[in-house]
Amino acid sequence: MQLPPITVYRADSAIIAQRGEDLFQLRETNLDILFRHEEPAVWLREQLIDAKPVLAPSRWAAPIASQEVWAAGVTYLRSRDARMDESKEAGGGSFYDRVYDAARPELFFKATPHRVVGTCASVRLRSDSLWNVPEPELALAVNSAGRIFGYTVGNDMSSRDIEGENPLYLPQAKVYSACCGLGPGIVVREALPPQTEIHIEILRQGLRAFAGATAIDRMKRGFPELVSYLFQDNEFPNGCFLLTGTGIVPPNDFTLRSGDEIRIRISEIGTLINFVA
Ligand code: DO4
Ligand code: MG
Repeated sequence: MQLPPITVYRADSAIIAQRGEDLFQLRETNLDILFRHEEPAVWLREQLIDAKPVLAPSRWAAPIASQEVWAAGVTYLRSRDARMDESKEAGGGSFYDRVYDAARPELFFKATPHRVVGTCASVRLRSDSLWNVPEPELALAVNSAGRIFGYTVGNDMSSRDIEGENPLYLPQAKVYSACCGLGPGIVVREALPPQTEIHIEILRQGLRAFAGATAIDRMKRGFPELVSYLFQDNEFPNGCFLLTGTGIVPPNDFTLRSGDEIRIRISEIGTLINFVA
């Protein structure tokens, strides 16, 4: 029998859990404990026994404490094709083709907590880039034992021109201040249905500038496979987040502009809204 999901949010100095329609403030104030626990879902249910009901705050913070954020790449065909396209002049195309078919996935370091923003907060564009996109991705919440216990919405902001110029520039294309959105909360639940959809809409001055959708069953790799490569010879004492790659890339003539609003919705999980600073 599947237990009903519980969503964990972070407000300024509190952890708030949602069960059904109701919100409760937990006694614990640091999210690390959830990621350190062997059975996060059990810990959460125990915490809810004496948690007090609360009203929603005006803003949710990103649901992260000390976790590193890692990301998988080229897990969808659309991502492989877009990278081959953007790097063809630099001769980088075959890297992406090869990693898509290889046994070892592409995994890269994405962000420390201070580079992550929550919902309704602003992500940034690099000032030395002219071609920037959001990457709407399902993010896995993984405990210190390598168990996937929850899911949230991720935005892997990327500078396509920097990455396309040379694959060795990937860390600069991906890691900078406010380069990652996560939220609104972590949905602690059993595995997601394979038809789970990821939708993105980018609004510019109130009008739709781009929209796209995919489903997680279009991914080339499984989540346990990605996590097992990430945890191979690698310890995460406070657990981590793993973004699972994008299956939606806007056409090549699209770039984000300051003032744009990015809305990423994942069925069963929620909607992450980021503004472009
Ligand atoms: O290979 C570069 C990054 C890939 C990525 O971020 C993705 O596929 O989502
Ligand atoms: Mg990505």
